[in-house]
Amino acid sequence: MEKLFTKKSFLILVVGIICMFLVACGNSDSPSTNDSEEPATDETAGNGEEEAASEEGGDEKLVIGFSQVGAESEWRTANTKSIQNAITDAGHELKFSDAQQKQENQIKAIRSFITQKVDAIVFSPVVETGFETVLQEAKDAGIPIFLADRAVDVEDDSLWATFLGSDFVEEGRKAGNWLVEEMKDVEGPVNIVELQGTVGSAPANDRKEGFEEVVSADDKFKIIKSQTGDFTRAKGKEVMEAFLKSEGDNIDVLYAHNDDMAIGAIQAIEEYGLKPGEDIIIIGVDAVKGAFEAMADGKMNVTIECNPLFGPQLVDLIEAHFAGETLDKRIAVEESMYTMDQAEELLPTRQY
Ligand code: GZL
Repeated sequence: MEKLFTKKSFLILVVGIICMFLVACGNSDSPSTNDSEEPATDETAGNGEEEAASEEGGDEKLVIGFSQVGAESEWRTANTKSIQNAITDAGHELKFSDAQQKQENQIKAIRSFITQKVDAIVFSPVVETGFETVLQEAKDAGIPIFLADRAVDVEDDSLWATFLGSDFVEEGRKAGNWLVEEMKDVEGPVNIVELQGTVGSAPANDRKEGFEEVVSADDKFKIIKSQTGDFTRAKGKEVMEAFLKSEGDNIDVLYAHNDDMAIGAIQAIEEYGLKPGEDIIIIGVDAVKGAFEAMADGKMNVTIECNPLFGPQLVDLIEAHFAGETLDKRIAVEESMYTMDQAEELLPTRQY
């Protein structure tokens, strides 16, 4: 019996020691929990998409489709480069499409990106309307759309994750306010010709709206001609030639929705025999290098900045989205304006 007791009690002792050891090990984990570890929250335990999103949001390589308007201006070229470089510098894969300012090419490009199952689409719509169907197709495919530079006019704002770009109405107001100040001692009438951007595009619609909102407050300002130059130098020159043919010395001011059209118009004005910047006041938008050169030459009076160099900010927003952050629907790019007397000093500093 004693032997049996000894064996039995020994076994009980061993089992007890093992149990105590296991209990001790189980408790020892709690003090070593790293206090800096983020506690798992309900959000990270959310649906598959959020988990996928938070996984992708780290340093996961994304495949990003970029549907760009075209290559119509100095501004556009700088914007394309800024976004392309930001995507590739961040280690993501870029699929790029230049729509040559044609809406049908952008629709085709977005459908192609959907077929290729990209992770995200960057999109600068050539015009504001006519994209609902293809944006819905992207949404149905679970591919977020990041509007860069230009906005779309759609009922359902869940069709796009965020818009990063300029406040074009404010740019128009800045142009109008500069002219009102410049002409404050002039009795009038002040006859204005307007070179509009691409018909139906957000910058053309909004820059016209903002400018008219300001100058219409004083009836000495008269917009005597207004026509699209499609944001290009060639078209801007062609339309300005027509304005000069019909209105000639009657023109006091040119308001061009971008600097490229203003630069084309300057050529037309000189060929007509007038002095741009003196006989006709020249107002542009974008603040591209060509405008600073024209102002330094005394041929242009002011350019309203529209900053194209927002590629890095855009990629930050895309990565934040995939890290599960909620983005504001509209994020405006900070901008200024520059006049003839500043041009010579600032020209060497201009990046686009
Ligand atoms: C504005 C952009 C416009 C530029 C033009 O953000 O969409 O398009 O002002 C360009 O130069 O063609």
